[in-house]
Amino acid sequence: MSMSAAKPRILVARAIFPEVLDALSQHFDVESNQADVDWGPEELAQRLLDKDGALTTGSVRISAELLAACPRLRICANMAVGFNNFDVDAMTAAGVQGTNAPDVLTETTADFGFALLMATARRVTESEHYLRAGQWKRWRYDMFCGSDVHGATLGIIGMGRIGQAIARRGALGFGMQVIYHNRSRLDAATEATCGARYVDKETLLRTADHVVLVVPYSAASHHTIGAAELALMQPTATLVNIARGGVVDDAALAQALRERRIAAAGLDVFEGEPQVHPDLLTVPNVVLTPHIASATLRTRRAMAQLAADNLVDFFACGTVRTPINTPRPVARRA
Ligand code: 8YV
Repeated sequence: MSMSAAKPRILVARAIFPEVLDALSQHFDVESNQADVDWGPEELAQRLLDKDGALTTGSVRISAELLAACPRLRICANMAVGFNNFDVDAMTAAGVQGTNAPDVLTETTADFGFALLMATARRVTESEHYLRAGQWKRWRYDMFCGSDVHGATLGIIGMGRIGQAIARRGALGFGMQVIYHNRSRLDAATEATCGARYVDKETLLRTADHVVLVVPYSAASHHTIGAAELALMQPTATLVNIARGGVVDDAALAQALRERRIAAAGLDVFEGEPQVHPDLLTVPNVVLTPHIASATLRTRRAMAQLAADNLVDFFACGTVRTPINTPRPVARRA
């Protein structure tokens, strides 16, 4: 870009780290949303009308309608590894580059998956509520007995980077037998590194003591776990969802938990979040967290920085670090 050229205009659609915003301001004419106002689709489209790029988070929907209304837009950089908030086909057709934020959050998210697994199996929040409510009067031999994590069978559905990081924790740290199911089987070397064995979904659900979901959300993964799948699981089994709301049928899960058809669940993501199915709020045997699996300051900074780097690289040299599509070349107005 020559010194005299106008800077590209970008919209940072949600509040982010001020230092990342400052860095972006050196390259772009930036409109930001540090007040973190909940813009509806129409206001978002209006604000994007004169923008060349956007930095989005998982809650910002980039739809075909919005793209049609904003022909100037050339890139949307998501501060998330998942990008089911993007209509990727529509972006590709409209010549809009999409990027995500993989890798930088893998280990942090796997840590949280394990935290949720431990809290669920060992009934950490349920027993804390009991204590805080002043109900703890005496120790009892069977008080809040849960199930062991060490040495148990861990079933992972979705064996991408985060699934593999969870598998390593289970196999190497906790001596677990790790089984997994994935669209495609991993190569033998990766299976060996993860200490994981491929099985079909039904075998996984029937066999695992603890099931962890780490699949990206798509039409194909919608309700990967519903009433039929829950019925296959052992009554002592636990289920953890750190993938996306919609991968689990939350109503069916709440019913299974209430009827103790599985022992417990740990959920960081929900269908229609931040709304949570009301039945999940009333069953005791579920650990609920507000979509915080990647939430360490270091990792969230790295995610924001990667999204910012994608924007800078795109306008500086036309390439990006973590593309999710190859946009169709389209003529643009100057
Ligand atoms: C984000 C996530 O916190 O990266 C993802 O896909 O789900 C989380 O790490 C969230 O999407 C905000 O962008």
